[in-house]
Amino acid sequence: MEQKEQIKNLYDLARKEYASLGVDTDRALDAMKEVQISLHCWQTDDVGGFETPDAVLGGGGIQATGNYPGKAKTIQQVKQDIEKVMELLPGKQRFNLHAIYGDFGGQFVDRDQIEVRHFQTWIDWAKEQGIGLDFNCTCFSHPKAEAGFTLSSKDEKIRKFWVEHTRRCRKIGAEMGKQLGTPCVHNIWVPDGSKDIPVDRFTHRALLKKSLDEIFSDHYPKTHLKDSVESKLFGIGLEAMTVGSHDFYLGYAIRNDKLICLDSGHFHPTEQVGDKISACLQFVDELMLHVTRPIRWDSDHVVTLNDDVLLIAQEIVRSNALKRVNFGLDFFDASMNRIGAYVIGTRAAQQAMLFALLEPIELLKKYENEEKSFERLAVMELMKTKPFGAVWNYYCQKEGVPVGEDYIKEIQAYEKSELSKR
Ligand code: RNT
Ligand code: ZN
Repeated sequence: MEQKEQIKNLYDLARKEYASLGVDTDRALDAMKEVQISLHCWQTDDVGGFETPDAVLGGGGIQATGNYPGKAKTIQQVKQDIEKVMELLPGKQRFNLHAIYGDFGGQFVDRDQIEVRHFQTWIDWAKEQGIGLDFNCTCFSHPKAEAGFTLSSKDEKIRKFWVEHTRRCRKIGAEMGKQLGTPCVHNIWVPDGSKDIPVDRFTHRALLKKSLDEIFSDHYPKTHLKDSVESKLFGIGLEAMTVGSHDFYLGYAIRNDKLICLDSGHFHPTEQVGDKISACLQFVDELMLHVTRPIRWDSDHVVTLNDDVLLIAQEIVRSNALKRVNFGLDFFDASMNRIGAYVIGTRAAQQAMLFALLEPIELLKKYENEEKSFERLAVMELMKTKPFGAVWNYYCQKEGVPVGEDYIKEIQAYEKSELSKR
C-alpha cells in the first residue's frame, strides 16, 4: 500500500513538472493505449520452429548465438512463456508468428503444403488472450533455400515452391485477421543474395519482382491482411548483394501500395531508421517496423532504450503516425533468459514511445520555426533529466504489472519453477 501511494505521489509531482512545459502526462498515458507492440515468437526458441523435433535456425545469413538453458521446445511452452511475458508488460501486445511455428501435429508438412488448419490452435489461443496476430512466411532454414535464392531463384521449380509457400502464408494471415477482427500484417523477408560480387543482379531482381506480383495476385480485404516487404543491406555469407535491397522494396511498396518494413539492423550503421519514417510515410500508407539492436552488424541484440529506438519513437509521434506504424520487434539472443530478453526489449520499446509522447512538441516546434537552435537543443537535453521514471512507474502500476525492478524477481521465479526444468 505504502509503495503504491509513493508511486502515485511521485507521479503527481512529475505531472506538475511536465505541465510547466505544456506536456499533459495523463494524455500521454492515455495515448499509450494506441501503442501495441508485436512480440516476435522467435525469441522463445532462437528461431527454431516446430517443423521437425530438433529444428534449428539454418542459413539465410542470420544467427542466434548463445546456449542459455530453458528455451521453449514445444508450442505449449511458447504459449506459456509468452503469457508470462505479457503478464509482465503494461498495455496490450500482439504476437508475430513465423510459418515454421505451425501446429503440425507431429507430421512433417513441407512449406508448400501449409494450411490455415495448422495455425488454428494459434488463432484460438490468440482469441483467448484477446490479442491480434501477425505472420511471416519462412524462406530460410530449408534445403530449398540453401543455394542462396528463394523468390528470386533462376531455378523455376525452386522459385515456384517459395511463391506457393508465400501465397499460402498470406492466406493464413488473412484468416488470422478475419477470425481475430484485427488485420494481420504479413511480412515478406527473403535471404536472397550472394557472397561475392555477382554479375547478374538484374535478373534476380526481375525474378523477385515477378514472384511478388504472382504472390500479390491473390486479393484479401485490408481489414484482414496488410502486406509488408522487408529490405536488407547484407547478411553473413551474403555480403556482396542482397536482392531485396531498400531501393528495390521501397520502389515495390510505393508502386504496389504495400507496407515497407524497416528493420533497424538492415541499414548502414550511420543511417537512422528514425529518419526514414517521415520520408516513407509521404509515399506509403503504413509502415512495419522490426525494432532490434544491431551491434556492428545485424546482430539482433535485445532492444534497449538507446538513441536509435528513441528517435524511431519520437519520429512516429512527431509525424502524428501512431495509427500508420506497426511496431514489431525482431531480436533473438540465446545467451540470456529469454523471457527476460522479451521483457527488457518490449519495455524499452514502450518506454521510448512514452518518452516521445512526453516531449514538449509545441515548444520545440516553436523554437525550431524561430530558428532558435540553442533553445531547441537545451529543451531536448532537459527532457532527459525530467522525472520520466515516475511516469513510467505509475503507468506500470496503473496497468497492474510489476513496477521498477520488481519484474526481475518474477522472471527469476519463473526460471526456477519452469525454465530450469526443460
Ligand atoms: C532477417 C530479418 C527477418 C528475420 C525474421 C526471423 O535479417 O530481419 O525479419 O529476422 O524473419
Ligand atoms: Zn527483420
